[in-house]
Amino acid sequence: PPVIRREDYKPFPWLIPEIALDFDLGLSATRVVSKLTVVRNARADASPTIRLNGDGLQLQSVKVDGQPVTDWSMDGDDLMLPLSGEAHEVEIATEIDPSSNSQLMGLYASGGMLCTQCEAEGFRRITFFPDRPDVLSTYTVRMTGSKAAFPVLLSNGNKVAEGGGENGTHWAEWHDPWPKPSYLFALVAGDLVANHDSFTTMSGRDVELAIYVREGDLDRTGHAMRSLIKSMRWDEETFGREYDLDVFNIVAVSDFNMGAMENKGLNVFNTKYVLADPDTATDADFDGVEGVIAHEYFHNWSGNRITCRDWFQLSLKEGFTVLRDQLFSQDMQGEAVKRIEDVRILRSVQFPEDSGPLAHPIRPDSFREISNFYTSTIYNKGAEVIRMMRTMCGPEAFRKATDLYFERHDGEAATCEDFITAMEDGAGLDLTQFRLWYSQAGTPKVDVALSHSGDTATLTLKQNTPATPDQPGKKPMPIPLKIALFDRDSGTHSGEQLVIFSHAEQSFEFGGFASKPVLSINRGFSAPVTIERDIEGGELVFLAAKDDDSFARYEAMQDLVVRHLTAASGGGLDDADRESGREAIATAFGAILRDEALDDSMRGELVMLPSQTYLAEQQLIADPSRIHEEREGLKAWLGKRFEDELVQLHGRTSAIAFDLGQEARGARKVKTQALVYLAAGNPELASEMAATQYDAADNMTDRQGALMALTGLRTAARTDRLIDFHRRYADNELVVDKWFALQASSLHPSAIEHVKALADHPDFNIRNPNRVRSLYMAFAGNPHAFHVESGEGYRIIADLILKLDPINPQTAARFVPSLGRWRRVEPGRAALMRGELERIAEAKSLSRDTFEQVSRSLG
Ligand code: BAL
Ligand code: ZN
Repeated sequence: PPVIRREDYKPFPWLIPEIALDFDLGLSATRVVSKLTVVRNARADASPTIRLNGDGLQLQSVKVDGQPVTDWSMDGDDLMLPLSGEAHEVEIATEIDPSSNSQLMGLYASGGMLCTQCEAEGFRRITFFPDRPDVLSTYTVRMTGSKAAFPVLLSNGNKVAEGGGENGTHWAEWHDPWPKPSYLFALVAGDLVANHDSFTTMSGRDVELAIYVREGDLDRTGHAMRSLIKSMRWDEETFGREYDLDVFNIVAVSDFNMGAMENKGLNVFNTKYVLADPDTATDADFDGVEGVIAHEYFHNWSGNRITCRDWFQLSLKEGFTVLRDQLFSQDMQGEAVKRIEDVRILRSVQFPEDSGPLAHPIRPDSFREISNFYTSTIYNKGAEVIRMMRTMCGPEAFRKATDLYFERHDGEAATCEDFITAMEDGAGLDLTQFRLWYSQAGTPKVDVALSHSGDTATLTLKQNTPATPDQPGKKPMPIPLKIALFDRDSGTHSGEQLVIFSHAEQSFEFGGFASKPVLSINRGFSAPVTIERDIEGGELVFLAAKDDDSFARYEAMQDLVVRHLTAASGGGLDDADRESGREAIATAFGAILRDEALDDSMRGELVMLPSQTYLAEQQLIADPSRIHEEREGLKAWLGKRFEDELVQLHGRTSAIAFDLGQEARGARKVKTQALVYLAAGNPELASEMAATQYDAADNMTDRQGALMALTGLRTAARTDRLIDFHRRYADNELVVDKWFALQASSLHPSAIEHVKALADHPDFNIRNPNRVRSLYMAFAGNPHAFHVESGEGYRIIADLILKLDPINPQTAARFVPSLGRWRRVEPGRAALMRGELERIAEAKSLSRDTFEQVSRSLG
């Protein structure tokens, strides 16, 4: 497959101001007639032929200006049509089979309904069209189909007409007045019911809202609807963005590659991010629904009204929209915990990506398959980069700049450069050097040292960004670091400061310190960098107990544990050192358990051990078994050491009645964490407590938490409760997904055997991405099982990739990165991982998706 390069961008030679689509719908045969108005683009090079992208389409006929033509040709899957004049009407008829579309791109069948997914290049699987984001058209869509099979017919925009047809059919016509690229097209036809509500916009317009689901799911849509209404209000208040159509529809679909999709006026969602009630969804699931509903809604401005010029600019809409959804969730749930959660995702997914073979800048320079670039780098690091701009200019100037961006580029297909320029013009920032954040891959490492002399503290910083594929040398970048200098005796500081560190090495002096202060740095995680600080363990204990920035407090605790576990698993600690390291952690851990001023939700963050992936990331070459042993060893040691306190904590929090408020949620979080530590320290006691928690649970958070603890233990209660859970929720796909994931991610020594057995379970279905992820993503993220020394875990994932690739290449390729990190694993396992990648590479007819990921991983 060819490499596509950003520098080769050229505007499309033709404009398509209007498209009319006529669908004759059927599950196994849908006929599509598309009428395009085609006009020469005066701002592009002239071309005598128009290239219309296609993928797997059966072409039936082509007309130009009403006359059938035959002078077209095919270039691969694309239709090449000669056009002699300045403007034409082109009509193309195709036929497609949605029921055989297992890729879930284009128009496909899911549980008897028809739905679409077009981003990034799925529209070409529906009809021939210039399937690129800079060709913007006004869409009119007419759908005809069986009234019994498809009582609901939806598309983008507003419904303009509907009626009955012959032979039990009916039809509907929708018109979207806002020009859009093809990736935002959507169609849904099915037997669905809706939760209806309404919203009055800030200028007083009424918008009808509807969330469409299968009949039995209606009573689990309330949270999604409340989240939508909150998102609409928040975007008006926070970014001045008002909704712009008369209706906003959401449809939930069980078979979906992504989380959700922001199609104009018709968002299509994975059921996982719509359906929630306390009996079947955890608190984290509730947050996921709220966050994704917000994210897709916010795209209406950051993505739809202003879209991307080409797919290299993907972070323009995704990074910005992730930042917008993060800020929204901070406002809804509290800033401190949300920030920690976001950083945890960044560090456990994006940092490893940035230090591996698939590293790429947030604005990539080339790709073979764009689906592979819906990454944590584009999304999460993209959001961090924009957040840094906001930190440097402050929220008010940031709002001025986003207003300018929306005003300047409304209706356009824009670039990251357009966004940066709007930030400069609107917020008064000089981002000349900052642009490097868009072009350089890799996570900068910042070395931090604080010295003290007389009454002056001197902060010395050095930065270095490691080489990444195709980028051997990096330049220093501006790194905004929020810092505070604490007085050791009073435990206070005289104010937070923002230091912008932009050279390879730089010093900053601070006067007025009679004794050496304790440095709190990268407060609020103001920059997405790794900090290597020269700080004593005692200072970390101090910050873990006293820092008034909750992120920095969390960070001190994490640092304390990371240092200890990295040294221990790297073989650098004798028994005495291990003991004293654990004692230092225990001092901080005990203080956190006892701190009455802390809310439980934050307590839950502070006592959470760093993930194994994050720990592995700290070492150039990691031994997954050693990390696992040391991490579990520490957990068991803390579980024993704090057994009484943990039992007490569990008791106190179990007495708090269920509701969705912050206090009760915090209680549920630490309750299960207490079980996790006790399961390591005293498995028998934990098994009893977990079984009791499971049986008494009146909500999914408690029930799943208890089952998670039990699933890792060798106890009879494990089997009983797993059987009960499956029986109780057999009809609920999303909960059965949890049942698979809990077993695949468990600490049980036989987890790999359980995974093999589950692959043959009647409920396993390789065609359903949620089910595939619930078993295999959970397994690939379970280090002790995935990294078994024999290499069997790698073989399981490689076999899955090979089997899934012909069915659903996009989802198959998502599993490659777990094998791709072989260079960072000890040599024995590295050879086995690489061997599996080579086995995949040798397979005949790999998809473009998997081929690209495997070849980059071996590269
Ligand atoms: N645009 C793809 C799904 C999302 O990021 O919202
Ligand atoms: Zn998005």
